[in-house]
Amino acid sequence: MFLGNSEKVYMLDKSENNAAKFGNFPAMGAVYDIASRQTTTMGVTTNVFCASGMHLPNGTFATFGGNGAVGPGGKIGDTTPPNNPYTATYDTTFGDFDGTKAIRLLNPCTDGDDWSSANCQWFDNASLLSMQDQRWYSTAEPMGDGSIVLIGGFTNGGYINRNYPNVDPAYEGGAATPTYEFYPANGRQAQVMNFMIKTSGLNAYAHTYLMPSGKMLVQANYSTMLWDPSSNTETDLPDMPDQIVRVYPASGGVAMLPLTPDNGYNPTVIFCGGSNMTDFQWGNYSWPFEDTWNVPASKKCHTITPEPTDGSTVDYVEVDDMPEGRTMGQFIALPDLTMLMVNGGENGTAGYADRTLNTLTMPLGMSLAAGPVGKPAVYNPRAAKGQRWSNTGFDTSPIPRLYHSSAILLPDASVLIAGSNPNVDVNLTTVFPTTYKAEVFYPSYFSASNRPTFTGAPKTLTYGGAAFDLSVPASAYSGSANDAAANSSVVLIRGGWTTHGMNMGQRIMQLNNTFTVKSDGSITLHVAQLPPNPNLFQPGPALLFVNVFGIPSNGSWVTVGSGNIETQPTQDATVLPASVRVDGASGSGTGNNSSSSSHSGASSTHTGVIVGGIIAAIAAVGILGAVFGICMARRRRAAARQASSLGYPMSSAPGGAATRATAMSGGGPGAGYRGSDSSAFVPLQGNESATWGPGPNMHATASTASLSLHSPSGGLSSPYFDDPRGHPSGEFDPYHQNAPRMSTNERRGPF
Ligand SMILES: [Cu+2]
Repeated sequence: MFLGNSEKVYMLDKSENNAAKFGNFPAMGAVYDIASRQTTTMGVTTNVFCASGMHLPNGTFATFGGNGAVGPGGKIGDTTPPNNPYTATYDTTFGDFDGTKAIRLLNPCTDGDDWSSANCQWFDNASLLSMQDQRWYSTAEPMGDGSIVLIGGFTNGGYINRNYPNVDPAYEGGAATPTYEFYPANGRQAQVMNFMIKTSGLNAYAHTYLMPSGKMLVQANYSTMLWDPSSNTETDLPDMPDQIVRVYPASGGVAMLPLTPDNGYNPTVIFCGGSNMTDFQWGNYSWPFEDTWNVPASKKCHTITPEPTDGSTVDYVEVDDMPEGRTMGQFIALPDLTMLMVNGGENGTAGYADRTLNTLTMPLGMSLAAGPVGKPAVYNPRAAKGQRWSNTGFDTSPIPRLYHSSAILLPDASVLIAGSNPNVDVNLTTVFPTTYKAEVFYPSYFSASNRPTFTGAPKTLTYGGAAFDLSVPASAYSGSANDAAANSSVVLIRGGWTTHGMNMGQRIMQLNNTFTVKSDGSITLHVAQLPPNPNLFQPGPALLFVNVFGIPSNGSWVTVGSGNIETQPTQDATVLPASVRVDGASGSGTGNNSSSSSHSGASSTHTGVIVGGIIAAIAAVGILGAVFGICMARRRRAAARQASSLGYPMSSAPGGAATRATAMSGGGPGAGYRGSDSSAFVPLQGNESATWGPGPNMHATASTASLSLHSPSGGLSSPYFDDPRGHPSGEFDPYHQNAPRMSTNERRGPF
């Protein structure tokens, strides 16, 4: 999943027996309209299962690699190349092509665009655009110039990326891809990354974070390094304490903590949960050598600051334990500068299998995890040690979010949660089934009766340069204007690309600001551009929020950087004017400015609540969830009944406590949360085969605050153009106006 613009979330799923169709085949892609809560299927040609993805500087999103062609039951597709019966190029039942080398591009459109145009659809044509190597479970990380590095992966899948015994740690007889490559390649060939060999087996979906120097923190297995992409040199950093594994399938929650003026914009990365099974227990491509569902996941957290500015030695620091152990927990950066942890299970690992070394009949279907953790928690990096985690007041979702779950921040600062299918194909009857249901989590700041607003958001931000002003009206807060101004902050967030409980490319940065208070209570925030180093926050789209007293506004869509893949222009760091106070000025907002949670530590009382199921039906998406013993038909009927009354617009998501209390009384399996049925609906009911067009789901009158990708004058429309070479180039730009364009819906013969 990813947030394509201020209106749309895009979702991708594997090729499986989804009921929702695109054309004649099970849907693999969908777009979710945030305001209307409707999903519509989209065409994707290649199997995108377990791909990686990333934004580009102009707001285009790219996904990389995936599974080979498969058919029903996860079996390889029925069309195999001449000399290799072990892989497939196409399957005639599911209609999916081999995705292992795919590069798919999407130009996110808004309601004002022509959705019948190919420019609003996935470009997915391996004869014009593909990677050099096969990558399933690869990592994508943006560079400071906006290009993307793709690291590692499987060629053909498996539980972990090795045979046992591990006699060929580099290539595993052809099953592992120990290389990295760039997109666009610009002539650069794929190269072996030695770290992939060192971490062989547990090196898929490696954790990567570009550092201020342009080097990259890379973490896999229990090893860590700083990698210099310009020279392919590696500098060892300390091993993960206790040899806890945080990459797939241990799947710890990992994120860069907020970059702030207070920490000098020096990145610290946090690793939480995961598993410290032994080398033997991890097993091989086929299955674990342990009954993983009995093995508690780690509850420990460690941070590392890879490039300390004070000359200190780099090492992991153990910080507060999570409230419970988690595998597949996921960090979402929130605009109030806290880190939300959602999803996952208390025992086991990611992945699915039909057996383990010792157990031939799996007790939980194919799931290798158990004990879904339905209760979110929040990590506040600014709180005192020992008081950083809090889950007080959070309700518990009834929907297990295990393997193949995901979450992403929405523009209104709520969090969309979706996915979970630890099964080889659609399975609606097993313990942890495929479920096409999403939820929105409303963090505790939604309990504030007054959320701030602001005007003046720029469309683009630069690295250094002149300050810009944002206007906060007096109605945005109550109480002293001087206090409100002094407690305001401006935050930039990119949610990244989410899959498998991770958010590749997720970053959060607080911009420096000063302020001028006016006598009418309005406040002008003087805001600095980003620091003049694109490695801190790579170019591309992001959301800009204003916090007042810790309560965030809605986010405004902005583009950071030039919009082009190039060495980003930088200017001197912004110099801000001095703040100006006016005694006696005050806000005119009603009610309180604070959430019922102070986010200050253990004593806080979060009242955020999982509210509502959302999407229900599109199979695309990795959405899913499992609900014990609930009849799907009943769910759908209930959903249909509710469909007409749902739909709070983005700008007025449920806020006040009264609303919350009402919502929470909706029943469902257990007190304290809103029954999913009460707000679930089936958006695709009746139009599952809808293709794009100005149909009833589209809202031609909706406003668009998004980046104009089509502006001929904006310089953002065609940065990646290169002459198509008639063979995979890795540089072809399908959105260039002169590029020969092939519909993604076109089904062509095996490539
Ligand atoms: Cu997967």
